[in-house]
Amino acid sequence: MSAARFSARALALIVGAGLSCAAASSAAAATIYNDTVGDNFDGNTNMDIASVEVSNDATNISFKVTLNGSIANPTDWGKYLVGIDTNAATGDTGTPVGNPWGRNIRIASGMDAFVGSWADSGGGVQPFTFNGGVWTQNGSGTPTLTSNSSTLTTTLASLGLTPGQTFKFDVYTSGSNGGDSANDALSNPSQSISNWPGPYDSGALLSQYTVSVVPEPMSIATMGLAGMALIARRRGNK
Ligand SMILES: [Ca+2]
Ligand SMILES: [Ca+2]
Ligand SMILES: [Ca+2]
Repeated sequence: MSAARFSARALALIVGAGLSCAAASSAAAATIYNDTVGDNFDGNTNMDIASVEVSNDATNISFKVTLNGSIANPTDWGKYLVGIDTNAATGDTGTPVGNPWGRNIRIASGMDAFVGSWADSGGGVQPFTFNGGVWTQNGSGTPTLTSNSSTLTTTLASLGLTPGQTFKFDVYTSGSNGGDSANDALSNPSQSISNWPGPYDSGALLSQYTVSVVPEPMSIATMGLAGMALIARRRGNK
C-alpha cells in the first residue's frame, strides 16, 4: 500500500467518523431536572412541577415542563415561566417583581432573560431579554402541549444565549392573576410560597444548564464536501 493511498483511506475514515458524530450530535442533547411532587402550596396538580427537560440544537432551546396532573381544560389556566440568570452582575433585580410579566417573582442575582407561557386556547410562548433597565420581547411562539406537559421552544438568540454558554435558571408555575407568585419552583424542593401573591425569590436555589455546541446542518455538509474534495485531490496526485 502506498503512503498516498493509506493516507487517503485514513482521511476517509476520519471524515466518515466525523460525519457520524455530527449526525449523532445534531439530535438535541437533553438534561432532566426533577422536582419534589406535592410541594406546591395549593395542592393543584397542574401547578405541581414534576420535572423539566432542557435541550437545544444549533438554533433553538426547549424547556419541557412536566406537571403532576392534567393541564388540559378545565385545568388549562396555568402559566409556566422560566427565569434565566446569565450573569450575577446584570439583570432585573426589582423587588418583588423582577420579571416582565409583573409576577411577584425574582432572582436575587438579577433575571437576564425570561420565558412566559400559557396553556389555554392553544397556548403561547413569549421570550424576553433584559438590557440595562428595559425588558424586550423577542418574538413569540406556541408550546407543544400534552395532557400533563408543555414544551416551550424558542430560539437561543431570543433569550440572548449562545452555544457553549452556561446559565442558571428556575422554572415556575403561576396563576391567572398578574400579581401571582411562584406556586411551585423547580429548583426548590420545598414549598415556595404560602399564598398566591407570594412573593418568591429563587435566591441561590437555581438550576444550571450549558448550551450544547451542535454543528449547523450547513457546516456538516461543508465538512463532508471538504473531506471528499481533499480525498479526490489526493487520489489524483497519487
Ligand atoms: Ca413540584
Ligand atoms: Ca443576573
Ligand atoms: Ca419545587
